Amino acid sequence: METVTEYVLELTEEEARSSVELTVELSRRYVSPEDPQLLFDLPLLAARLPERTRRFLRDFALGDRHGHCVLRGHHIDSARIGPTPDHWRGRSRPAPEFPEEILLLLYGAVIGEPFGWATQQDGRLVHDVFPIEGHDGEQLGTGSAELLTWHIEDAFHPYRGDYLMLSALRNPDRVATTIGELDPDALSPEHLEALFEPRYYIAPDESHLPKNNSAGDDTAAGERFASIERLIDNRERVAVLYGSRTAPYVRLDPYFMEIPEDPEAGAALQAITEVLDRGMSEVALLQGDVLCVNNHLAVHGRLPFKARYDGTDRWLKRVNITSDLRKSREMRASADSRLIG
Ligand SMILES: O=C(O)CCC(=O)C(=O)O
Ligand SMILES: [Fe+2]
Repeated sequence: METVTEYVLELTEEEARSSVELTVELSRRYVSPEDPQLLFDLPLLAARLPERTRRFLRDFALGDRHGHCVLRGHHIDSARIGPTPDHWRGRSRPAPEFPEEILLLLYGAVIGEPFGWATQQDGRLVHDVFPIEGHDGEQLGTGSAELLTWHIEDAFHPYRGDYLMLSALRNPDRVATTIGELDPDALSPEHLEALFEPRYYIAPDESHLPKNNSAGDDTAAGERFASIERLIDNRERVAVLYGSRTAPYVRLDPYFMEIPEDPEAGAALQAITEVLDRGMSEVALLQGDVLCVNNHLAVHGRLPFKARYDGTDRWLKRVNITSDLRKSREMRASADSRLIG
């Protein structure tokens, strides 16, 4: 693994203070991250964020020059947010870390529209990423002991996010997120050609399965998971690369992909996997860091670590962002619903 130069914005004391004042104020005015009024108001409220952070995020999002960026130096009040929970299920809301959830939604609104999955963490819009006992060996954000292999977030899904944001509420052992960006020049023209063709199958990851959500077997839940099941049954083949031939976008989650029987496509998949493997770097988020990943340009994962399960574990918040909510309308219950599935 190598360390790369990051695209980082360090908040000034004044910017950090005004951001937390804003989000604490808003946390008293709204009910939860899913509050429809909050979601409607987001872009209006985001105008009160420091201008430098908004400019930095828009430059990152529109420029397509960086696969990821970090906004560093947010104030996190460890006493206010309390210990790292042992599960996301069954917590009373709004949670004490509602201001930190609002910050991610505001940042999301600067570059697009935050959205969630009906099939993930019971349809919550802002996800928790902390180790859960029993998930240790799983390929999940809530796993720990195993390497979370690098992936494009929700690569299997046609309506996956354009960006993913992770904010670190705490990370005492400096457990690293892994990030990789493709150097297309490292691939042969034949491999590039094959990867641009719809010759690959990507299965949904475990986080979308009923067993990792509540109420996995009532009727409403059955309907929620039906759209995911249809994707599994249809087994539509997709391209791994798309967009520009010289600076391609990536759609890849090798852990959930089969090696195609077609040897040419299989060799190309192996080649791109090796190229990305070689170029992975580590980003250990510090408390108060917000990492933004361009989900077309960069793959990400997480190194293995030993969970503590004592309230002091690594705790991140995560939100998915789309540039175009409308394209997923067929899979959302109403025009203003933020949940796909
Ligand atoms: O824990 C991390 O650093 C990243 C986990 C991850 O892949 C995710 O939350 O999507
Ligand atoms: Fe991920």
